[in-house]
Amino acid sequence: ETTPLITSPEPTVEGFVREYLRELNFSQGTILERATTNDQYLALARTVRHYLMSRWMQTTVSQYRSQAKAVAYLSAEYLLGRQLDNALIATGLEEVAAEALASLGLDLDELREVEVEPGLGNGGLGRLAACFVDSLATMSVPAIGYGIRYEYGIFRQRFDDGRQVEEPDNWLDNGAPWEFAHPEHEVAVGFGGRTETYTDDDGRERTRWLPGWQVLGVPYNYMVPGYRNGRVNTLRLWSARATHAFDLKIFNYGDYAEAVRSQTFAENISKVLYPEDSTPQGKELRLQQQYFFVACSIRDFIDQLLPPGFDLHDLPDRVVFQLNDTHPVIAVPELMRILVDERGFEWDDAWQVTQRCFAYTCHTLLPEALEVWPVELVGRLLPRHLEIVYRINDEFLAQVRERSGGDELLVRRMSIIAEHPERSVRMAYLATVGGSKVNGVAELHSQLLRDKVLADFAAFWPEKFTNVTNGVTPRRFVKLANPGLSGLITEAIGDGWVTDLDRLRELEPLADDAEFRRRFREVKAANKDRLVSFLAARDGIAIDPATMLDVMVKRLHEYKRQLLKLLHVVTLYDRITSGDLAAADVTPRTVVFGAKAAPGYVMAKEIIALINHVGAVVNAHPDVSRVLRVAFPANYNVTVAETLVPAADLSEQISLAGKEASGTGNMKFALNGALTIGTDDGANVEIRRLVGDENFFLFGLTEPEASAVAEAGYRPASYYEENVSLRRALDLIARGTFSGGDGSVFERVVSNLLSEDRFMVLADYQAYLDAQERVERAYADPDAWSRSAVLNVARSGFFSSDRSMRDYLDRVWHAAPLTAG
Ligand code: DL6
Repeated sequence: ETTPLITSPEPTVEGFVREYLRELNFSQGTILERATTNDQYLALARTVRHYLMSRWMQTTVSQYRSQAKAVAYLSAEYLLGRQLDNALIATGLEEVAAEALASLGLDLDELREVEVEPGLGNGGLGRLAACFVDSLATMSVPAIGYGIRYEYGIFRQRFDDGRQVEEPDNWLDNGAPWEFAHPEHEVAVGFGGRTETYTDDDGRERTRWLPGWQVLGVPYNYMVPGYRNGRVNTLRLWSARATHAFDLKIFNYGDYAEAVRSQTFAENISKVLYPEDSTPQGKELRLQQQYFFVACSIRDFIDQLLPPGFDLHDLPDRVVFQLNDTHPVIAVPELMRILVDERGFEWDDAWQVTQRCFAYTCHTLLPEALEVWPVELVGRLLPRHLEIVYRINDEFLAQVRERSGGDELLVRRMSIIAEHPERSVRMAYLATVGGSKVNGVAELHSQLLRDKVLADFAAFWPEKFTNVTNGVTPRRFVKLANPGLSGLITEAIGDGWVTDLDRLRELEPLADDAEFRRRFREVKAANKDRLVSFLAARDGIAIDPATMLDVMVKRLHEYKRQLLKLLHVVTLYDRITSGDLAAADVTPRTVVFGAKAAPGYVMAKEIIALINHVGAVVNAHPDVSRVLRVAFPANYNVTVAETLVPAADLSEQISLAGKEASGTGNMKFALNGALTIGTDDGANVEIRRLVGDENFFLFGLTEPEASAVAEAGYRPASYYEENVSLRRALDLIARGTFSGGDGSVFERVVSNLLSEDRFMVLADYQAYLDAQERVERAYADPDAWSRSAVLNVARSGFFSSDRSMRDYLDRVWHAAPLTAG
């Protein structure tokens, strides 16, 4: 029996005003006349929270009561974006809130801007996790997201002379109205120490771990509102605390510094998000973070979400732990340790339970991005886990030997323990062996996982491998980000599309309706105007809304090939300044870049500087800037994406085929009516198939072609020698045209392209230029362009993260949404 739940306040203007003033007075301790903008925002956030609270409590209670199988999503990253707007659309309170605030002389739009987005992720992987928890809530799936409450999220980027400078993201400084700390549910996590064997009361030989030190994990709960379905799921993020805030003994003996040091040491674990994407950072602290959050989460699930006395043999009927990439994979030996060491399970029983409880999503194809942890480090931090990994590996390799007739090369290749260059644990292999399913994130990616990256495992367990193509939430990325388009769609087909995105198909006939296309263009134009004001206010960047908006936003990585886009810009600059091309013959365009580089990724940072330097010269040139401008707003994040994506005409998805696992930006742009110029890579393949060849600008090597070129011995300089415009473009950079005449400034970039060019920028250059000419021709006919754009929207419903969730439910989790109650 639980206490009766409070009901939500009245969703009327008067009701909202009452709640709001109460918050301002009782929580902020101020009155309207004296409240700062931050007070006003915090009171607003808390007011909206009131409307979610009883739904949240009800969801929690009904989930516990039903004991239905739940999804526990384990992710080291959640790139959430702002919470207020999302909560308002989920509750349908936007208008009520706006009116209520207006009646108090306040402006909702102004208060929205106060919120600092929680940047607890690097890029696509973290944003995907945020979309997934949104969809799970909207679809009434019993689910909980687990992660880390980083005190500092992804760094804030600024440019100094065009170069990236990283600043701390102190997102918690002005108050965190969306979180609920529960120190009473703290969990202790051990590290280090040693293991020992002993004989238990039944005379069984057992092992136990005696950790050398401990950290406490304090849970912070966040509401994850479903879209207007009365459900609010939970995201539980862990914050590290020292076990004894001040070790009193040391303190009393006067060693204040030592007392503080041990506290800092423990609390460092959740201090900062590793600003890495696509490459693992072999840092001890990172492994500590990983173990810290999965140990807290598994313990929490068992202790808080299962009824007392639950028989853990039945755990797979109650939960599936989805491993979002390799970051949480240490959860596999952790569950084994709990079952065997703490709960007295026989090894084989524990292994059966564990394998059935986990599933693993791989998000990369770059071999260097697959995490490996030195055995020495794992043994030092987690000695018992290392023993368990060894035993898992021994038993697995015995199977491999048996089934392969003793193929020792195969055994070496498949071993969870790598011997070279350093003895280490291959986390992707551990996840594959330790879980029931492995999935890639787009069809091509899953195929390449099966054929290349994990080929031996796919041959061993073909049924383990599956695909779930990524998706994005239509709530945030259409409804919230693009109110103009949302209104137009709803007017045409009703509002069911928000939770059933396949319904966008009903727009298809309207692509042939001239009036609809006109209104569609009007929406795009209004979105561009909105972007113009946004960039002017935020960055002091002026852009011309009458130009084609050509957008490339994503993390800066060589494989994504921002350099290819830049070479196109440099070539246009060259052609106009040399007189080869009359400015009048160029389609006016604004090229927008947005990208953060990992702080330690030198080449990526050089590329950022080069983009900014090229941009400065292009924008300052009297003839060129009439038809071509480059904008690179610093600190690209979810909030920027929400304004930029709806305004874009052209979406740049130009990675080397076979390198981008999926991409999700590509989906957001297509759904908002931008046309894609892209390679046959990641989810582009599926986007093109769905929207149709004629509505997509395909170019470049295919994956098999790129592999063949690499195998035959790729020589980038040959493209330089044979292609005049490419040579001229590279020479301009090499001669210092964009660096005040000093050719040495970007020498590294140029020489890398000419000598190595691992991602074949030069090989795809001409094809890209040709495709851009096709873009220009198509853009010259606005009516035909908008027809294609409407078809992109109508045919992209597949890329809803709700569909991804359905696929996971069917193919991986074998769980179901809760019915009402
Ligand atoms: O699956 C989400 C996202 C994909 O859309 C991107 O294509 C992929 O690059 C990204 N992967 C990572 C890799 N991190 N690691 N390892 O961020 O995942």
